This record gives sequence, structure tokens and C-alpha cells, in this order.
Amino acid sequence: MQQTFKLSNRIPFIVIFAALAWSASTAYAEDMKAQADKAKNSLSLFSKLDANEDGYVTIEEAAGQISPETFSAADKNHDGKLDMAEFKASGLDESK
Ligand SMILES: [Ca+2]
Ligand SMILES: [Ca+2]
Repeated sequence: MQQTFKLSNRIPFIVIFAALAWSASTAYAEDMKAQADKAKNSLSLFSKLDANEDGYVTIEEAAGQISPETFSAADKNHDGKLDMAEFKASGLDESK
């Protein structure tokens, strides 16, 4: 009888543990999804502006989306185009 009592006493613990593990993995999955969405959004803005897909956004490509002042400020090496690093560093990928 004592053995049966011990076993039945353990079941709720197992259920709670399983529920916690499940909710933790669900939260993790949702967090990963949010990060993936964020990465996709920044990539899509850069890709959207980079019309000829050469990996750089020129002032012509950015026209109407990024002001010349913002573009100049973001163009750290002053080569007249923004690469992905400059684009991200300037926070432009988070502006939309
Ligand atoms: Ca381009
Ligand atoms: Ca540049």
C-alpha cells in the first residue's frame, strides 16, 4: 500500500515538470521566431533598397526612403554607398 502511495504522489510532480518544460520550450521557440522575424525585416529593407542587388545601397537607390543627410551620416567610409554594416550601424534597419 505504501508503494502505491509513493507512486501516486510522484505523478503530479512529473506532470508539473512536463508542463514547465513544455512552456519553456514554447517560449524559446517564440523568442527564436521573433528574432528570425526581426532579422528578416532588416534584411528585407536593405534588399528592398538595393534595387540592383550588388550588396550596396546607393544614394539613388535610397532616394525617397533615406534623406541625403541621413545617407551621408550613415556612409562612414564616404564611398557614396551603404553596405550592410553601415546600414545596420546607422540604425536604418530598425527605422521601419
Ligand atoms: Ca545596389
Ligand atoms: Ca559606405
